[in-house]
Amino acid sequence: MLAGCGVKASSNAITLKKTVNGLAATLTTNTQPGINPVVVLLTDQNGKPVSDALVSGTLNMSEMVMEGYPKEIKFNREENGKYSGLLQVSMEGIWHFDLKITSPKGTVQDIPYVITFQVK
Ligand SMILES: [Cu+2]
Repeated sequence: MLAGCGVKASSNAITLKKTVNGLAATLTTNTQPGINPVVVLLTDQNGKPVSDALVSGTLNMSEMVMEGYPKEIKFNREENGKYSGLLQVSMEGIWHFDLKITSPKGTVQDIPYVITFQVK
């Protein structure tokens, strides 16, 4: 079991919260290799949901070159600041997921995550 900063682990699910420039992004996914649903919740400095952003991401393993990676991850906008996508993780190990959040004004915020995927 791995526990880093801001980590809530229950079975194989992980929640990572990062705040950059007042924008908080809470990412939840499973940590088993395979195709994992990923949900990002965006809130502003007042804790209110940010529902009008465009969210995408890039998934990669930095330690090696692998066919099909880096992979662009598309997110669908749900309600109340929630955005959902799928992380296709082909093997165990340390993965880098860079979240890209674009505001309606066109301001781009990148938030990097490091996630360890492991067969349990
Ligand atoms: Cu690899």
